[in-house]
Amino acid sequence: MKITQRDFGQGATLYSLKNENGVQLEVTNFGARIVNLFVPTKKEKRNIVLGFDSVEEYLAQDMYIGATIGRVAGRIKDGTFTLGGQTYQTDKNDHELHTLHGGAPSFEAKLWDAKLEESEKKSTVIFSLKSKAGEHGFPGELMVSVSYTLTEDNEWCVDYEAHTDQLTLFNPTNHVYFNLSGDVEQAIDDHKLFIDSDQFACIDEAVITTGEKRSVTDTAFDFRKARKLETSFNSQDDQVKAVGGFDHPFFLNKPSIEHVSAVLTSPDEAVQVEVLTDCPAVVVFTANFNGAGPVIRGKKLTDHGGITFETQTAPGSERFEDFGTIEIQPNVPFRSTTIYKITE
Ligand code: G6D
Repeated sequence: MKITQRDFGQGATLYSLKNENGVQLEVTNFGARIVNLFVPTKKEKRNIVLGFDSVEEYLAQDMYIGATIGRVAGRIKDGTFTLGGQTYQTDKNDHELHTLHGGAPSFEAKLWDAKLEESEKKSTVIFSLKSKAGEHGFPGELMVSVSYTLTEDNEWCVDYEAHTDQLTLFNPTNHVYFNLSGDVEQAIDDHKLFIDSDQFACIDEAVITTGEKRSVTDTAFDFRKARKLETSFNSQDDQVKAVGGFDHPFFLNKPSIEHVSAVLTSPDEAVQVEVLTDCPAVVVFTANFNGAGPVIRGKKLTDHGGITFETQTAPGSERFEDFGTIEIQPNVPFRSTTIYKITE
């Protein structure tokens, strides 16, 4: 599978991988992002993710679209945590109160190094980055790599590896937004969603996890049987109303790259995306931009114009033990894999 490349602006490159089935993945070293994911359907070649056509556009109106997020996805309350008996303060880039997505600008705004691996049945772009000790207040020097592989089984595989020289926190994710209709002006209300999750984490008005792990039973968060998102968006559920959709961690029942933990289906049922991950949780964010969405390729992104599956450890783990841990040690490499598999 050949990898082609072209200039993407501001010193960045766009890499294009296409398999025998016509599925085409395009990624850039600017923020180690996915830019396009083209899927052939009976009617057309459909782009099922949100993305822009140049770095300049991302710089002008980014919402972390398709980006690798780090060092720590989600919010760190008050930008403070204690590690190894020492208290740290990270940059408070979220309304100057909390740390969001590792501080700003962070992994999403960097030009990552890139290495290409081509083979017959799959090809990979390996992005790597050194995060200096103390970046945005996080201890330890961190060497990070994220590999994007496209396979002949229509899988986009995301593999993380990181090494630190000092006890620190690390909780990466990818901030891809899916809209399987291919139209950013079409809300995802008629998309069907399945998530194999019995519990989700509640958030407060600042989108900070409260520590409450709530059962999905009899709530707008129960996707254990696939159903349309519309029913949840229209519900009176206090947690949905708090953010005008979803911006919540779901705790996965069976985290494994052998197990389908989530499935998103397009309204015309022409495209499905399965999510398989070894991460314990997935943050689902439904682009609740309250009318302030970006203009993408000349079209205004509607509210609920995309949905993320940000696989990770649930935000708040530095405060709540039962959320898992994001501490990483020297000489103990961090590894994590998420697979987005396209099926029809
Ligand atoms: C908002 O709260 C949400 C985040 O979860 C999301 O990542 C961001 O917008 C793009 O801050």
